[in-house]
Amino acid sequence: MTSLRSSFPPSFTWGAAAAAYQIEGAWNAEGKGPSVWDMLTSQPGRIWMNDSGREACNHFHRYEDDILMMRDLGFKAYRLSISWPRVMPAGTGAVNKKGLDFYDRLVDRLLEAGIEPWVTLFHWDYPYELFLRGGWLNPESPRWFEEYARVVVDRLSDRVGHWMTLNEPQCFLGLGHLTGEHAPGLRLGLEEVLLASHHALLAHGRSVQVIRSQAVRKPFIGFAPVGCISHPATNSVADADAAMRAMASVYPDNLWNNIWWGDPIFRGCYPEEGLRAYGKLAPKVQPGDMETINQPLDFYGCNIYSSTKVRAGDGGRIEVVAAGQGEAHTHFLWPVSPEALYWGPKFLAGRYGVPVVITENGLSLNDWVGLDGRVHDSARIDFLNLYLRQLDRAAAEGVDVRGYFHWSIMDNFEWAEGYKHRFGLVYVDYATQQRTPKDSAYWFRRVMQTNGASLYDEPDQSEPSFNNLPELQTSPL
Ligand code: IFM
Repeated sequence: MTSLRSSFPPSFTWGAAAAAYQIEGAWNAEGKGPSVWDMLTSQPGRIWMNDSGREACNHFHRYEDDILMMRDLGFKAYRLSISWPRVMPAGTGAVNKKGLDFYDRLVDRLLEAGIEPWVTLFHWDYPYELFLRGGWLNPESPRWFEEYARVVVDRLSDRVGHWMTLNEPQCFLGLGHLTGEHAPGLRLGLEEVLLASHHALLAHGRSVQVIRSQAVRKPFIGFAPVGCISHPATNSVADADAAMRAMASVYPDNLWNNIWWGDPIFRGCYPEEGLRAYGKLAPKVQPGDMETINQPLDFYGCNIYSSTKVRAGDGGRIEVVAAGQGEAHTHFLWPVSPEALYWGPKFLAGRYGVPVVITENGLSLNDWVGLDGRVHDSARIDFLNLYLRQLDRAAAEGVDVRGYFHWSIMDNFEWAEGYKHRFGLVYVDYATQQRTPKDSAYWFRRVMQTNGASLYDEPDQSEPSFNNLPELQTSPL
């Protein structure tokens, strides 16, 4: 049935991802301290349907079964995040032994199941106590993060070899501190947010130093920003160039860009485009800051969901091409744009000269369990097939792509959107906590088993069986 081979290297990592606050629940169990997400979700009107992650998928208590399910679904890698306030309830100082023990057991069970843990240190659940001390605005915040990283690395690095520092700083700083939809729900001026961002970059650098110098297993380290991806409207060289320039742009009123984050980390300086765009609002870089931020990394983690179509206008000006009527979009209303997984990795690997790993990609749908007890998410299968073929195209052209993590392993708490969206390969019934692997989970298992070759399986052309349907009655109106 499989006629072609993929271009993914034999060592390619296939996996799925999730984050602590989105799946663990147990928000105050066994000594965990509150996070800014516990704070925000307790304020009526902030989250869709006033949902919260207090219970979520109750993965904290169900992790063993969840791991067995992942194993049976063929996973060999799983990207998880550590909850900082579960490990250090006040963010610094005292360590919550029971919290750290949880991650210890989680890692052990994963390894026993043959699943490699890829650990993210920070996926947005910032300790509330540190928020009260100024949070990312406090110049001490990089040091707090370093202290936390040290605790985690000390405990887990004899078994964990894959690390990511920050997940999507564009979101926890942009949505959390500038526009306020996400925790901690602040609406600060851009100057302050850029200062907080600078501290987050320093925190990243310090945590890389800790991992590099202290890890027992040889570490493979990256960070996981959200890729702001563009693709060309046509095959013309001018449009391709416009797409590349769009991905290297910084816009003056927000943080949605690649290079304000990537350049200091990989090149040791803020980009000229960014300094021009932000002007005097840009942070004052102190001596030694860039040396701290610019730690060697092993990969660039790309969280990529969609892409903006652009073309070269008059004089080469970048023009955004508006979506046509009825163009495909996800339940989140994000455009379905498979080219994202070709152009994004091509740009990012090219600019920074490091291997890339797709650390998140997927789509939200409004899935439900059908009459036959299964979840028939054919749109997710088609979406993934289209996107992964584009990633394969990038690999075929020599882009150094090392892995792909689907977002998400299971449906979960989608931040300000509550439980409105379902991103999982596994359906979660939040009332009963029953898990039901969706059709896409079985389809993805075969993709993983064949290292992507099954993406090129002949499509199933068999006619749906409508044989038993009664004849249509055509009566005059
Ligand atoms: O659910 C989020 C995740 O936490 C971060 N990246 C995007 C996902 C979908 O919105």
